[in-house]
Amino acid sequence: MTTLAIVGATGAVGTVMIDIINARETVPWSEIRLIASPRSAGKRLTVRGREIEVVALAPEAFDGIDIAMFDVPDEISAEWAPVAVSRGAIAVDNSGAFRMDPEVPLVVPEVNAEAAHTRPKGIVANPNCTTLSMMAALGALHRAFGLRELVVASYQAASGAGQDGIDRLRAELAAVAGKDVGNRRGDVAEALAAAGLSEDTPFGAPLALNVVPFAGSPKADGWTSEELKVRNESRKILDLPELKVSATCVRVPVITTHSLAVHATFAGPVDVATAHQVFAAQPSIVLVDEPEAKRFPTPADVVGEDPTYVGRVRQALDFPDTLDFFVCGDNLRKGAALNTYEIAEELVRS
Ligand code: 11C
Repeated sequence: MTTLAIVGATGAVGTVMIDIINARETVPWSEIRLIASPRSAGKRLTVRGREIEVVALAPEAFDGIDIAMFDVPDEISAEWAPVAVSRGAIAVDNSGAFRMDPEVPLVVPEVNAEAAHTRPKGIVANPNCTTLSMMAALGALHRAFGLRELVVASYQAASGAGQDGIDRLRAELAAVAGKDVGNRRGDVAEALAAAGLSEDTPFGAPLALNVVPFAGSPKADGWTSEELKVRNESRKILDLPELKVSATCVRVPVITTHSLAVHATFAGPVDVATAHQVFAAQPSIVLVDEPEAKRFPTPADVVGEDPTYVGRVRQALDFPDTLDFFVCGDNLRKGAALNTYEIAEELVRS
């Protein structure tokens, strides 16, 4: 039997990790230890019917732990994942601290599980939720057809920006709900100001009744950190270092579940029927593609679900080797907690 630690156990993703463990029929763990900041230490959480006290992050918290799942800010992971490794654990890290380190595998189990077993630093990284939300679909298509180019636009939920993002969107929705908000420039901002909401928002612009073409932090030449993560992480996971990728990341007024419109070009012609077969054969994908019956994936139908939902599959009219499709994935589940936990399961299976 193996021991598991959850670092960041009281956070939004840590909470989903515990939900996932509680929902599993069986787990391979002889002990589950909950670790968080000293502020949260002493809290008691129920895991598989047992109350467990949260312990403070400290070197000795990792003693006797085989696998430590981290969901904490980049700088905390950068400092503490190596400490966990020095105490004998494998760290599975959901921050951006190690993802592009050539000595750290970046793993989506249904795409590149084998990569998890070569980890010179004792660390395995979990991708960004935006990349992850399309990776099951792209991995399956790449295996079948050979991916050559990728152009995506994301529709990212507020919870990608953490609890602050959720709180802000809820407050904005409350500020406009039932109000006769005008339809002219500045009217939404005025409604938010009238409700006492400050202009200092995690999104850089009103999100209620709006979309915001910016997610993450600004990077060189007008790109954002999220757009660069989509490009760099897709290349690494698919083992296609030269893959041509262009992404535009957009925040939308959805609480949880990221969506992406994907324009993927392959080594040769690809038809919709064959793509449907590929998606249907992938257990972590649910295909919902009957647009004439108004059946397609939407975040409201996918939130809380483990699989990636795929629909609106079309052969691009002017690009014979290209498919266009729409994916939705719960950014807190497959996008974060679930994939991290699946990596831990993969490690324990080996
Ligand atoms: C967002 N995808 O929606 C981000 C959140 O690199 O793990 C996750 C950031 C990361 O804002």
